[in-house]
Amino acid sequence: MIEDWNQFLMPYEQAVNELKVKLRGIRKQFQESNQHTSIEFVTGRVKPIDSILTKAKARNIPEDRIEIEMQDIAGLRIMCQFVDDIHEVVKMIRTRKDMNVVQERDYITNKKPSGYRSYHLVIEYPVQLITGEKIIFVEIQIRTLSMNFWATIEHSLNYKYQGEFPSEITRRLENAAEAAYQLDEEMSKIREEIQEAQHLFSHGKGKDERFQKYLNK
Ligand code: 0O2
Ligand code: 0O2
Repeated sequence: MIEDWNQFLMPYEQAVNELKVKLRGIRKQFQESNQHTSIEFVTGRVKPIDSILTKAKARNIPEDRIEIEMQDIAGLRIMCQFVDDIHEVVKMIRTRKDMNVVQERDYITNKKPSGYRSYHLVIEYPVQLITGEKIIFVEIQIRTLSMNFWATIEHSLNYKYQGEFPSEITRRLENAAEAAYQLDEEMSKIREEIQEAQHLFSHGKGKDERFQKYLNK
């Protein structure tokens, strides 16, 4: 039994806070070096206690096994502009010394029946506590802005309908998932041009010769 939930969740809260800083730091480094940043923004949360208990019940996980069997108590979400950026971020995380990837689920190549797309990583992450080091699982979901838009709306509708969507909503969500996929495809195709424009605009208007050329195009 988990007697003190605050105590139990403390390492997860610490991990989420540390990882938000670290992942946002990657974005900052790209920006400072005037490179295209593969990370648009980062959010994070610790799963609320009632959600942990509901999931544990649904999966028949006894309370003393939650720590081992529930790998998304600490969750980070990384949003990217382009699908290619997702793979860059995954590569970067795989090489880090402070994160050990133990599981990868590619719901981009293999989208879920709902239409959900994202790349999921489960990492082992060491948290330094006053009692010593504790290694915990953290789930990192990496997705494009378009995938995030769809998933956010679908998640709130799911909450409203408790997973029992009227058939009209299911059909519309399928259409929306296809539209989100097409949007990513189109954006990837014009990626080169978008990047060129972003690069020029981040380099002092007027001063940059290439910016003038761009305007004269
Ligand atoms: P900025 O300059 O606002 O972008 P915190 O712990 O307070 O730092 P928290 O509570 O996790 O952050 O906030 P949340 O809601 O998870 O959002 C984290 C970051 O993501 C914030 O940026 C939000 O502005 C940004 N964000 C949330 N939704 C969107 C979105 O749809 N588009 C974009 N581009 N950004 C979004 P920062 O780091 O506070 O800085
Ligand atoms: P939260 O905190 O509400 O996001 P599971 O989906 O949990 O049965 P598994 O194998 O444990 O399956 O994990 P999976 O599918 O790799 O990742 C689960 C998380 O992915 C979910 O967390 C969602 O955040 C997200 N996800 C998976 N499928 C969908 C989907 O169809 N729609 C949306 N919107 N999100 C999805 P939770 O458990 O919902 O927690």
